[in-house]
Amino acid sequence: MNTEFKFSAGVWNLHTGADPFGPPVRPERDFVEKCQILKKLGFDYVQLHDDDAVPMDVPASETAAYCKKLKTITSDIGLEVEFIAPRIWEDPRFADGGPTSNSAVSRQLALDRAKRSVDIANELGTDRIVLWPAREGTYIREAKDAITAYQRLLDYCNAILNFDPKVRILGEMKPNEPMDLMYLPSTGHMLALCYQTVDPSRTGVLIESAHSILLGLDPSDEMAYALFHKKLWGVHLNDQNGLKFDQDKTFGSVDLRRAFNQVDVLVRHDFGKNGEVVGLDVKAMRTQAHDISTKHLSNSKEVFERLVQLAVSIDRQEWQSYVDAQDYEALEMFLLRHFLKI
Ligand code: XLS
Ligand code: MG
Repeated sequence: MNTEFKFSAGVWNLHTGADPFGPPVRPERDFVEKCQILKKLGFDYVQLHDDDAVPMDVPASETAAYCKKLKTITSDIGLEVEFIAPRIWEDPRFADGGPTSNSAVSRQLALDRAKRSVDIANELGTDRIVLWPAREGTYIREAKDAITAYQRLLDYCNAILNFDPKVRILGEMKPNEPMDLMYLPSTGHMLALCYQTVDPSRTGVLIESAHSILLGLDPSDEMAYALFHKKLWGVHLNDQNGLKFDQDKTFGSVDLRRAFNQVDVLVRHDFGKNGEVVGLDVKAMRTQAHDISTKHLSNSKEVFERLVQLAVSIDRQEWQSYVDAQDYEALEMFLLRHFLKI
């Protein structure tokens, strides 16, 4: 059992409240302030997109120097960089996707960005590249040939693995949004692709609770499946109220029992013992005022920590006795009584 965890969040988790239907409602914070807030809230790591770390207009010849400055800032604050995620969905040239775009120019651009991300990751002291294939799918299914798309995603992973002998890829899979349908929508899809790459030992997954829920799956089972393959190298814990847009709600805020099961599987299977970090991919509500728009992070962390205590304090022998007797009605009430102590 592991009960000691390191926490992490993205710079995007401190945000202005803009959504597809309205502009920012809070001022943007600069990078330093975001890192200082994370540190103050007890986080140990920060997560970055490639252009969060080094803006795209910084010339290649200055990338290393830019990273060195950034590393000094984060180290002085007391944070490490958990991963770099190439943002292969925002640039208009990625409108049809990156690795699976029908445009060769866009595919090349996506590869250039991945390589640049690896360089940035190396400079910032992490070997983790998170691949969220946001637009690797279709608006209409007939627009792309699916088999060609799978091959292109495999080629993309291989090119990254061949580019650097130490880098690791963590696929963060999601079934929809922004696309109608994505390729490789689930953990299982990505794991199957991992085994086809040139180095399966360097390909794994990061699982986001909301993405599993959008798939209609239980996040703890998805995590267990990746743990079974020894490929759960990151999590993005949050919550989600049903099958709608990706809500990034505070961890446990919709379904505490579902959150407990995620914590329980991580605790029981030593997540964190090999440097894995508990990421909280949560967003503040748009209604939240600027000066109190960090509570979604502290609340998610508190919920996680309290659920760890519930996982530690639960009577495992009693639990097992109901399993042995196949008395699941009794098991259910035993669990509910335990949760009601929160
Ligand atoms: C979006 C993803 C995104 C990634 C990082 O749904 O969760 O936030 O985690 O780009
Ligand atoms: Mg995420």
